[in-house]
Amino acid sequence: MSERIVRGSCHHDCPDTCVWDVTVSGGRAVRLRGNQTHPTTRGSLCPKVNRFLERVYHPDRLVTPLRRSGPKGNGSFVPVSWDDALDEIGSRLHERIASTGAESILQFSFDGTQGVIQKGVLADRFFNALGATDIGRHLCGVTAWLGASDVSGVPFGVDPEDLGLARLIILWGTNTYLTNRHLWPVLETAREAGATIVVIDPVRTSTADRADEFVQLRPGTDVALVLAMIHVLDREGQIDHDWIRSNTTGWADLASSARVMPPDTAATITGVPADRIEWLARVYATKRPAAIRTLVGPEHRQDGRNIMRAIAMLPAVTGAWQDPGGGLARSTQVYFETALNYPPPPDPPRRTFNMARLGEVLTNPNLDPAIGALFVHNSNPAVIVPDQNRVVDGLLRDDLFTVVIEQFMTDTARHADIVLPATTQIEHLDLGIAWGHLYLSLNQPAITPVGEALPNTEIFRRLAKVMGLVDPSLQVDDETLIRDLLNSDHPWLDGITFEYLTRHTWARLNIDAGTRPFVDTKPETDDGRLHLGPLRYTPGSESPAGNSDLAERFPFILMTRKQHVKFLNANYAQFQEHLPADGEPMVQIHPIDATPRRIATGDRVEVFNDRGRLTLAVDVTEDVLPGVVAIPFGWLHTHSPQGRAVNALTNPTVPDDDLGSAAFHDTLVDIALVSDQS
Ligand SMILES: Nc1nc2c(c(=O)[nH]1)N[C@H]1C(S)=C(S)[C@@H](COP(=O)(O)OP(=O)(O)OC[C@H]3O[C@@H](n4cnc5c(=O)[nH]c(N)nc54)[C@H](O)[C@@H]3O)O[C@H]1N2
Ligand SMILES: Nc1nc2c(c(=O)[nH]1)N[C@H]1C(S)=C(S)[C@@H](COP(=O)(O)OP(=O)(O)OC[C@H]3O[C@@H](n4cnc5c(=O)[nH]c(N)nc54)[C@H](O)[C@@H]3O)O[C@H]1N2
Ligand code: SF4
Ligand SMILES: [Mo]
Repeated sequence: MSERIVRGSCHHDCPDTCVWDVTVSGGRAVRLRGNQTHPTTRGSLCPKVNRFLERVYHPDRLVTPLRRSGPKGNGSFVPVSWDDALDEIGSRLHERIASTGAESILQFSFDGTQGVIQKGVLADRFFNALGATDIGRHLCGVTAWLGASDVSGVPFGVDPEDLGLARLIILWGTNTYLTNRHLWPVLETAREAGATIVVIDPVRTSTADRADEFVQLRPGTDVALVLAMIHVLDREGQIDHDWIRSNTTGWADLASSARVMPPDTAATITGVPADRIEWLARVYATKRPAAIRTLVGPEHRQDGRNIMRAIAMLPAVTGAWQDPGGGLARSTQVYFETALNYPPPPDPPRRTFNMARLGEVLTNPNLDPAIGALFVHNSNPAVIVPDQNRVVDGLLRDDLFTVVIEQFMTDTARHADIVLPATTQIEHLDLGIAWGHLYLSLNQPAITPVGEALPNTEIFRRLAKVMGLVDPSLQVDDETLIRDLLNSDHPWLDGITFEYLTRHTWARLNIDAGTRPFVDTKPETDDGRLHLGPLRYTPGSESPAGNSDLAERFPFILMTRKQHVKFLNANYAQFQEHLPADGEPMVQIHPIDATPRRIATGDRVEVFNDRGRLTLAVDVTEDVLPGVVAIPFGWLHTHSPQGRAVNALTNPTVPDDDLGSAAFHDTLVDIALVSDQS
């Protein structure tokens, strides 16, 4: 049978946006490989996606619409036709709109796919037209964006590919080797040319193991570390005052803040010895080009914006931005948001709640109007949102009508009234952006949809008809949606047309290698300068330093990072082949804490606080600091006897202005032995 190769790009919420070649034979995808010539993919995908075709053709794929046939959440469903499913959704939504208004419908979506059109262009149009309540998509990257923009306006940064030019690379709260693996070869190139790689993280990660230097700090204390670094630089005359005078505002206030944070004070806060802080400051100022790389690790806490702002101040203080490859390398998504012709936000804006507050929003009868219908696409809120017990309480409400568009029966879909089957990336068209590099990509469908699955876009076109919405913009086809996005006069997109992408699959935004943000172009702040200013370390209100009473009851700080090579958020833990060797989630605890409690590796413990409890196996390890425990993110409800995952414990607190992430890692817990191994 003749084979053909169809090119596409990975949709996962991963900075790497790899380009892949799908081999199709007789209408079936038979092979999936990383594209050899794409500059960052370089011929390999990752352990998460190497078996993606098994996901596509998995016997558990949802292949028809389903209607609930048992009590909420118990997982009983019967197949129904698309017409019946859409009619039922139509009549239930019409009912809601007539009785309590369109704002009683909540759209909940996130980054299940990063393909621009399947992610939401048409879905957003649909919910805008209804006037439904929107969810603020703040659990990933927004806080980092806000913190960096406090310093630099629009938070552009170093092109990650330019990190090859750097001679000092600080991986600040990012687990590159695991979470951003296609950047690793770039860092190795730099290292071969003499670069030093430093990791700053509360946990000894697989990246820390491969770095030249590891600075292990107490969680959430980064601002104290930054202040002490600036203290040392100021004291030793390493500040570039000419650069500061011409390019920044607020140095005097920042210097005053740093003066009261000498290294020995910072050492008591961060747990990093004073001489280590002095070394870090000196190497940062002198080993150039000096780059800091970060993604979202430090943002997931109450002071996250301030931490990200502090980190973004460092290159403004030393003038590291002046060297190609020097400065701050963060998410590149802002480049695509700037260049592409995204539809404008709805006017007037829709009622919006921060997604971290989903549990509270679903269980609050006093909202005006309260939420009576929930529509989920591209997300698994029952697993990924903090304060999971409240989220599940909401999902279990009998008077909540829930629709979920999914590929699999997730912990969220299990609570739905209607489940609609969605296509996977090799079954639909999309435009791929990236947040770890500067290449756009066109994802071509390689096969026809499995079963009766439909692309999100097609589902929303059909829903618009069912809801009687006649605006033609709700019926635009997928190719036109992509053409419209590319139809921008931004110079970064010059020459990048739909036709070009059809032929070449990917294109780099027109940004020269080695471009120096905020040097070759001015910062987009009101005065064209980088903003320094007063800076203070503030412990989270759920941390030992921020609430000693609570810390007496719950003495451990809980971290819930990404940890497994074959997990991608909540996507793969349902497959046995993707589980780590231990086969179950384990809580990591330091020997200093484990020994007096007679806890040993393999024992079962209960990890608990006022929000929830989980029974888990223990891993006694020096990878975490004393006083810190860590449970990997990504496991599902089925992986604990309580039928809950780690977000049953985590802190849903969001900033007062509702902007930014939940304080996931500002979570206090206690641990009690349930049974020892024997
Ligand atoms: N405790 C803790 N919680 C966390 C984090 C953490 O580190 N610790 N990380 C946070 C972060 S950074 C993020 S980004 C979020 C991730 O939160 P989510 O974006 O919700 O998670 P994913 O598991 O990536 O994707 C959700 C679902 O999208 C579905 N999907 C994929 N493609 C399509 C499609 O084309 N159509 C439809 N309809 N569905 C599709 C997948 O089947 C999957 O079930 O979790 C956050 N939560
Ligand atoms: N294998 C795999 N890869 C993934 C994902 C996955 O689930 N699995 N998810 C993808 C997604 S959605 C995202 S957003 C990215 C995230 O990519 P990263 O940001 O690299 O990953 P995280 O695990 O969220 O956090 C990184 C590190 O921050 C540390 N950290 C936590 N608090 C602090 C702090 O206060 N200070 C400092 N300095 N460090 C701190 C954690 O210990 C962790 O090691 O990864 C993507 N890639
Ligand atoms: S998950 Fe990330 S590393 Fe893996 S194939 Fe997709 S983009 Fe590449
Ligand atoms: Mo994320």
